[in-house]
Amino acid sequence: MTQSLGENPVWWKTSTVYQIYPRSFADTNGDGFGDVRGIIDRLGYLAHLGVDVLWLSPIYKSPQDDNGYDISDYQDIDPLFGSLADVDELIARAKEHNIRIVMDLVVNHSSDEHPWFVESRSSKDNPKRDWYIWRPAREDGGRPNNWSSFFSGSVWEWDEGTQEYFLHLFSKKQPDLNWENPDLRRAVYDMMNWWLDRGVAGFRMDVINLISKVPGLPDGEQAPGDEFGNGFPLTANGPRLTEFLQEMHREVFAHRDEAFLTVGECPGIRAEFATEVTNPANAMLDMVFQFEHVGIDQGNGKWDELPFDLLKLKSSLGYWQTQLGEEGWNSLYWNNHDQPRIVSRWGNDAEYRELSAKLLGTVLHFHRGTPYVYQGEELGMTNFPFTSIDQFQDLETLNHHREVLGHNGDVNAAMNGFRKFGRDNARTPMHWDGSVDAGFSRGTPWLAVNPNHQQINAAQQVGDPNSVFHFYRRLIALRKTDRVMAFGDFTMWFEHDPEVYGFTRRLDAEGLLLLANWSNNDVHRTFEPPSDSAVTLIHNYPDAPAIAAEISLRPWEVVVHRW
Ligand code: TEU
Ligand code: CA
Repeated sequence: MTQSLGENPVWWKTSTVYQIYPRSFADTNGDGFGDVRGIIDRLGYLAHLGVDVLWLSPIYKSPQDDNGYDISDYQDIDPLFGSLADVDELIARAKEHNIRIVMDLVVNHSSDEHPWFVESRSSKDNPKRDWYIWRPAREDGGRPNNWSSFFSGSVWEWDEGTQEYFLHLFSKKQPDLNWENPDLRRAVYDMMNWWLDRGVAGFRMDVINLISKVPGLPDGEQAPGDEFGNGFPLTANGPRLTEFLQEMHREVFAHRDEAFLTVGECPGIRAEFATEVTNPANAMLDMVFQFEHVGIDQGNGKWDELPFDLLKLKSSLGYWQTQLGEEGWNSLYWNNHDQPRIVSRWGNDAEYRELSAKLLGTVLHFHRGTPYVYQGEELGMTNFPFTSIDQFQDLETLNHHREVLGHNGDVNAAMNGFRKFGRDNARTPMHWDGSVDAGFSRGTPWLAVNPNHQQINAAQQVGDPNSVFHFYRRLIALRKTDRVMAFGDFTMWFEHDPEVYGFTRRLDAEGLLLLANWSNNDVHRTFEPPSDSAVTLIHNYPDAPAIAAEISLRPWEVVVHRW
């Protein structure tokens, strides 16, 4: 296991998690899709980077309607990715590198091709009917309520066979599981225990804060002229959520000796509730993925771009740092398979791509919490240069495009949103080298490879000590050995400064000060140095600025002082 600090109460507080989107990571059989064997073949690279945990996006049996987030067998592997034997080998080989495997748990919904749903929809009196959420049409024949789906349209799909609607917050091939049913919950816990017994080290839990819906499923607020109402407040952080999370903890984790990693993806969770959920005394989750910071550049919905505002970012992340403080624990992320690539989104992916990628990584990793690195982030991979809707494959994008067309909406504005925020930006194949298709596959990749892979790839960076890769490698290594980085408190500095991101971390008499120039300009600042015995710990220019009460920072320069 990872060599951790003395006072480290649990291994994942000094660990870095690497998220793999298997479909786009490495293809070993030439079908154009990444696979488990590709991950096994790249364990050396991941061990060299120094990551401690691999979180795999779903590789279970699935019709792939939502790229695997629609599961038809929780205890078998889709042939697209390989077999259970491959996963057993991955777990064993990863352990040889002191790397743990965390699976993606998608239990707010299953696939409509899961045998549970096939049985449930077969008849109204099937024993599994109540494992999903069925409702009759309203008196007037309308849908049971006015909620809109995350993937456009209504959340209700009519079933001709039994003459009722079923609920799906996401696609109609992702029917919501009914967590009010104790037999369903039991089946989920049994499946989770089966995976832990197989050697996985925990779970990332997909939209886990949506599993408790407000009883009666009442209509949501509906603005005049809108086709649907907003059901989100009636499905997020619902009345029995803490009860279900504590029951899951009791049934799956509490009786085991070792510590596992549980991170709940919680759209719409507020910091106050996250403090309760991640407080170990409450026996629910170790950490959550919150969405406040990744919402600061989105106006009226996901596709409506607002200019980046550093003050908003500092206010959001700073609040989560102080609110969760000593009681809770933060996850730290910029990227994942749903978010655009951060160096394009909030860095400078042209003139200052490498410097801004290193600054973004440093600012994030020196916060208090467990950092998550998304595949390719360690290389400074960028968004894809989309020019046509035909290049997108994500159903979230394509459904919205169809909806805009259907309402004679502004397709050009929508295209800007897809280019900026489309999930396909994060899902283009990993850049292993500068060869055709970036060494990802010897076949035709399922999604086009970014043309800039000849300038941005692992082979070139692993050999370059000044690369983004090696900068991330240093950040990951520091977390394992620097007690202030891992356990220090957090105090924001320069709160109202539109260009400088700065903060201190302190633990006993030790501390660190991070100063980052989040802009394309030179900046000059004066401040009271927190210590007169500080040394430079890490910086992203060849020469570090002197440690003094006056400091000049070049574009995208970041420096960390340590005492
Ligand atoms: O994402 C849930 C979720 O909140 C996302 O739909 C997010 O709101 C949106 O993608 C932001 O653009 C999880 C998975 O991460 C996502 O890949 C799945 O599509 C979704 O749940 C359904 O399982
Ligand atoms: Ca393959």
